Amino acid sequence: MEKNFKRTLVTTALPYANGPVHIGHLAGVYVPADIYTRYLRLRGEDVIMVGGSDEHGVPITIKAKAEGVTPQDIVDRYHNIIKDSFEEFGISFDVYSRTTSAIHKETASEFFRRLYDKGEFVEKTSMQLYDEEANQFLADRYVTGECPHCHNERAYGDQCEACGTSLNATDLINPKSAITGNTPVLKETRHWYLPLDKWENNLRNWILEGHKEWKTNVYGQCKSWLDMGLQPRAVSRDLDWGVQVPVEGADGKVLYVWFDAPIGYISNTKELLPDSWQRYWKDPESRIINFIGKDNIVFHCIVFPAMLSAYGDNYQLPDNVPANEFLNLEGDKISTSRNWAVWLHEYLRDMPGKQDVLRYVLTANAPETKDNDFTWRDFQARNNNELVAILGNFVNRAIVLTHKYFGGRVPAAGTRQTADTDVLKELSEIKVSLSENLDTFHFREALKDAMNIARLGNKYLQETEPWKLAKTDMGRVATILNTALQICANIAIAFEPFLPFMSAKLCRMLGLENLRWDILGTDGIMAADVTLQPAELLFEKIEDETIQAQIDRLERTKEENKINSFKATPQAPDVEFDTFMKADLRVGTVLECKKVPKADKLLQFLIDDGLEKRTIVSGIAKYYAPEDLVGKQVCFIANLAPRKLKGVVSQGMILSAENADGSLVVIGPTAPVVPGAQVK
Ligand code: B3M
Ligand code: ZN
Repeated sequence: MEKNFKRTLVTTALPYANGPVHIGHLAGVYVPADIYTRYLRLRGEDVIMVGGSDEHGVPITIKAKAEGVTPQDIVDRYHNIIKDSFEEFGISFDVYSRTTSAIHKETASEFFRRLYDKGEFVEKTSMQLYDEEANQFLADRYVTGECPHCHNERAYGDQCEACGTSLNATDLINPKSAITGNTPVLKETRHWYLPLDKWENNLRNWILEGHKEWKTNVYGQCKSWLDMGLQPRAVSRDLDWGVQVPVEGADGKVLYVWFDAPIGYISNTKELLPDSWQRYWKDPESRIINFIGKDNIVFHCIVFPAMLSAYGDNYQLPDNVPANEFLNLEGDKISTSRNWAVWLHEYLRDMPGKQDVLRYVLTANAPETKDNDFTWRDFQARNNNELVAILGNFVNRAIVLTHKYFGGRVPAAGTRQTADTDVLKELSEIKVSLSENLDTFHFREALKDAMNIARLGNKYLQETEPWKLAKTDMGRVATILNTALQICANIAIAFEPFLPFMSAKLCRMLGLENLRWDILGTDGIMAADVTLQPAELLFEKIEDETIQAQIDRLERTKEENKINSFKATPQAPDVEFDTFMKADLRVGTVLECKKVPKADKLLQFLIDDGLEKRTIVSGIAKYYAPEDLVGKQVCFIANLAPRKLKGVVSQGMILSAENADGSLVVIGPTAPVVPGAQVK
């Protein structure tokens, strides 16, 4: 750790309370923050972890409108779901609050007012999009339209999700109101802007010179923002949901959600420590660490630091912002609107008691340096091959053997031999690497280190084979099992930040209390003669059916999405009735149907058309087994000029409808009709 500090404030991005939280949130922000905080607590550091729900912003009001409820109803619902999920997953917040709390509104309002009074804002009048039917300005997500950069037609007024560019609503080509669908007009309005350009030099020095140790993805993003040059940013919006702008004549205006949200970190700290919160924010010997996802980097490294600098009063800037990249799910970007996610509350329902398994898999696959993928097969493999086969297996063997040979009492160690001292030496080396990785936010590597303790234990038992010595040398067995139990106790400590539920269970079995980092890596944790509890399994195998059920659920979502995203093609130009009547449409009965050789798309039909038997070739072989169509009635165009397809002359065309996924469904009558019946 590069600077001497007395205390640490860990903040976690405030999730929007417009939906539940999913594995991407957990992997990107909350599990890493929790690992870090728990680690510092074990080291006896003065540390607090604060968080809360982000309850303002346009998406919440849009959702409320869509459901016909108030924004408050929406945030009440999701705040509680989110808070419960975090609790269930053992995310050990010291406070988890919300930005609709009185203390937050007061704090954010005061913050704005001070900047306003100090003359830190620029006031500007500009033309903004306005919906005349809804009588409302269209901030941010209230407008959609074509992205001027990548021409995605569903870009939002604040951002294009296809190319990631942040936008102004007035940049959109062909904008439409998300409320009425109308084309908005331009109308004049007044807003307050934070002149980021004024802080550019300070920020440049602070980050590019002062924080070269930041993660490369974070440093790189900051550098490219700074190199592009900073512009003033509007910090207010014309909306009726949010913190009122505390200035006379600002009716109908609220603070921009990204202005008030980071102030939430301050309000949360105040709520937790009404008397001493300032120590965590203003003492240069305190450190602030912001855990966030990559889409929030600019707000935490540029905008909020500029706000804090403008406020003055000794507010400290973050010491580190270990932002993660994104976690994908089964190869696709996680998406709330497409329901492409593993929701935490659903996981808890489907996999009760398996919080640590998910924490483990998300850390092992954490998107620390690049986007990463979560797959259910990997989840199963890591559980079965690592947690069960390595970690659970070792602990179980050590405890079961102690029960078998010593009635469950920890045997005192005799003189240690090389095998034992070697293992203890490796243990202390692992501790060094583990601590270093945790200090530098390399949690994937840190987890590997912790897992190496269990690997070490297995190898040790495999090599010393105490079960073979039980008849001849119980003294040696005692030493080996003492060592093995010390390794178990090391596991309880080393894994506490990662797998707190497993660690607690293991502590109960070992009779351990008050875990401390300073005793990690030693053989003095388990006292002789302590009685162990019976061995319980720490992890259980996850069967294929359980995993298949999750994969099937995602497959269904994919199908539903295809149907939901289907957009019918525009209608073709009108045709005259007489023209239409020229097409002779009929129903026929399929007498025979077979594949056309060397043509994987084509089926050859023999159709009873009421007059004779005719051959028709149709490109539906991918969607039907030929025998399933025999005896069915189909509609066809009878007077289409004959055409040769792969050597077969087709006398007409069978009608099919094309589904969202491109598959074809043959059209026929809903009740039997005589072959040759005309379709009119
Ligand atoms: N609510 C955005 C997000 O969830 C935002 C974070 C605020 S952190 C101060 O990605
Ligand atoms: Zn775009």
